[in-house]
Amino acid sequence: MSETHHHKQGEGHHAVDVAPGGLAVSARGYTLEATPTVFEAGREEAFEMCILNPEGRAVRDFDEQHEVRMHLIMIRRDLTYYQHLHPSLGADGTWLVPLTLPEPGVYRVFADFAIDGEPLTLGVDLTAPGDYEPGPLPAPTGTARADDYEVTLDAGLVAAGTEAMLVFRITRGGQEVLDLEPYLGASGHLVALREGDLAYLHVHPVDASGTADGASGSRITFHARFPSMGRYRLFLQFAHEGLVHTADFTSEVQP
Ligand SMILES: [Cu+2]
Repeated sequence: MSETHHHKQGEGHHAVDVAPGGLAVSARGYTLEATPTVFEAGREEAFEMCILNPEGRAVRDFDEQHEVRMHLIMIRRDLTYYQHLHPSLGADGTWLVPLTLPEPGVYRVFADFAIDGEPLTLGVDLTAPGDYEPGPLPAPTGTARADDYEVTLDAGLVAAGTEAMLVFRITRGGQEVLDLEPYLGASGHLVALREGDLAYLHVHPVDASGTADGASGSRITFHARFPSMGRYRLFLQFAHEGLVHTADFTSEVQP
């Protein structure tokens, strides 16, 4: 499988990947190796992973992206139980993080990193044996709750292959939250996963001037290019009063 990354330049638009990542355990010569891949549901394990280069050696030199060198996203394959973690890198190139698969099922782990200026997302399945009851994908909606917060998504009509503007607005108790805090060097962090194959889109926030971090009052704006029609699950993370909150939405992308 080939994977290309097109970056839109100018107009203040931040880089957006066109071709989805995360569908393969190996791409462009780099291979994700992970252990363990079978977990007991609800029990924390020391999860280790390496990124092997074309010569089979563990990469130790990663670029910083959003203040860290490795983003680990884990989700059950029915698009429930989202986690976003930052493993720590050992001297031998092993990434280590405590990881729990909360309920039985098959999960996807995405390693989102960059080497020599090239972003890459690799994915691997993890399993927790047991009675698995997949949840249905919630219907598309413009509103989600995240702890005490209400988050609305205004995206208009989103069409495949075109640049969509996603505007999230954060309120609490009916009041606009105007003092959102930076999270990972930006005003928010958004991951979109495609229903059916969990294609992974990492989307970066932008603002009207294209120079700051995407926050404007209680709003966080992202530009995203969805590769195909279908339904996607969106996970927005934002920080306020020292805590990180996650709001998730289903979005329908038109042909
Ligand atoms: Cu991260």
